[in-house]
Amino acid sequence: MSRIAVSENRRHITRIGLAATLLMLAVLIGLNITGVGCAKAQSAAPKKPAAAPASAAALPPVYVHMNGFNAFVESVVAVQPGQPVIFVDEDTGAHTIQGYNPATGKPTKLFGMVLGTKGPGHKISTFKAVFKNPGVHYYYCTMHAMLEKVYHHSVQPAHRPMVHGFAGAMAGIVVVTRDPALLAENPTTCKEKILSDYFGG
Ligand SMILES: [Cu+2]
Repeated sequence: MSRIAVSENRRHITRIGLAATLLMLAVLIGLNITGVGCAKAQSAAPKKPAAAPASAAALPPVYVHMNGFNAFVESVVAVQPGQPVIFVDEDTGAHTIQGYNPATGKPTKLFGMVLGTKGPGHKISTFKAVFKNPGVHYYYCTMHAMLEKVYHHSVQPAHRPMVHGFAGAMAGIVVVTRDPALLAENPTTCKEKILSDYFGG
């Protein structure tokens, strides 16, 4: 190979090296710019606030009414965990809301007691109960109903003798659930605090 050819070869190699170096620089600069661009784009994007968890306590309460016939008007209601159940006594007499286990007959939690309402225009007596977890809660009024043994240890609420009113027992069930189908089955009166047919209306 002649000296001229060698020299040409070296120039050619040098050009290739230079081009490669420039290409690498361009790539690096490009990457860098792209990275900054991304960072700017991310920081410029509007930040969405984290969705607040739906608070069941903020849901409208489910009302259960007591009237002059010693009965819970809405004897079966469904609520979401945390959603309040408000027992409204539009009767002149007091009532208790005593939980019980239908399989054993043993009392569970005493949900509360509501005093009577003296008459039209007087303050309505209420009691609020909140159930944290899904489940089924059975209750009855100890003054106007009783638990009768039906089989083995199981019980069912029964009408207490000498108590006026309907023949049925003053008892009810609260189903705590997130099932929309069950929640949709509540009687429409569960949405109203005061029923106009009774005291306080
Ligand atoms: Cu009662």
